[in-house]
Amino acid sequence: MSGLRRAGLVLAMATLLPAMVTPVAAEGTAGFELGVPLDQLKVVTTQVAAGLVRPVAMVGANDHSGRMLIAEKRGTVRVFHPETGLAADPVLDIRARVNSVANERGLLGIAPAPDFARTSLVYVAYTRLPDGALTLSRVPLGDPAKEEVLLTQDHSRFSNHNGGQLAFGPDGYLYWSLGDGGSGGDPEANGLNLGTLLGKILRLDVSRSCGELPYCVPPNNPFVSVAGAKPEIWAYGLRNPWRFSFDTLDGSLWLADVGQGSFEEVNHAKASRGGLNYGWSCMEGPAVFNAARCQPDADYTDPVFHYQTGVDGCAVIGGHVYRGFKHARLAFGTYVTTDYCSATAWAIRPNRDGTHTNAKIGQFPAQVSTFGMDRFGELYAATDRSGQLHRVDFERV
Ligand SMILES: [Ca+2]
Repeated sequence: MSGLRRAGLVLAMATLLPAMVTPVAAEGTAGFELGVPLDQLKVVTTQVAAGLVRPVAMVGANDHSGRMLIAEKRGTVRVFHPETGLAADPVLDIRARVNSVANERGLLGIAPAPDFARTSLVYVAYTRLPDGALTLSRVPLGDPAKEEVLLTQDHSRFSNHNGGQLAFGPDGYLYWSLGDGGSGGDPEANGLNLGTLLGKILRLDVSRSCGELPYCVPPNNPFVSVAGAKPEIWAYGLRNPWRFSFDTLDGSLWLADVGQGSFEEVNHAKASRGGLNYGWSCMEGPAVFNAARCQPDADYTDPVFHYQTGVDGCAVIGGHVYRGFKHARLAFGTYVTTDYCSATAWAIRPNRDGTHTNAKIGQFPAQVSTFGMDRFGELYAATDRSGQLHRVDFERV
């Protein structure tokens, strides 16, 4: 699994750091900690490319090319390389299959297959033509005729809240986020309904097929033996989980869920912790949203960070835990996130007692739509309508 290999590389590199940096023994979710106190940390960005067309998702190719794959909402994938820049021509074009008319519809997620270096296969999540159904497929770069659709979910009633993040976890399974079906206030009560894939994160074994399914349900998925529940579900109670990521060192899941009108939230689950209920639409952030939806015996997982919608921003854009080498002394183990409207840069770090510390560490460019991490753990940010790509660095203040 590439994530584990990468984590091993980071560990090996971290042990080469000067003696003044003292790794702390692994404990809890915090892994081991480097990095200055958050009030001394500042994020800085440098524009490295322009000309993207509404970029929405970004990931390092897991081969030895050093390329980043950048998905554009219209249904194209572009390549950026730090030495040669942004290639003009797409390496994948599935515009003929993608419904991208509404603001939140389009190609939404991309994840290179574990054997990408040999196969050029990527997994993509998009809203299909004509009905907007949420679609997961795999396709080799450059050969859209070989696309194989794995799973679809009807989402025809409303065009918003499609989720769309794809990422392989430390267990080698593919995780996919789906929004709650759209409109506002979750009118169909999908978030807490285990009988639908809407408002969920799924976990799939895409390395093989099972009977008529072109994938398998991992046997230890949390709801496989619950009557009426979709066995693909890994986590539930979500509204529009636009971006999530796995910490490449400790395997934990960082999940940002876009709020209704009061709170934007970031959640953090320990590695392999399935079945968590993130609360929507009983809860929005730390507060009750719709008491009629609340279940007396439910165990809601609270966010580790929240801020006020309409005050501090409008839509959280989930980021990554920094595990790179370049800024390890400053930022190792720090989760970095932002908001589409305010562009505030927030840093969050888990403490060993299970609490989390957060701080504002500067500003990102306007309208960041997604972050991406290259093979070495270095971060990039892409901006929506201005179509820019920025490298993310850190400074000490
Ligand atoms: Ca929640």
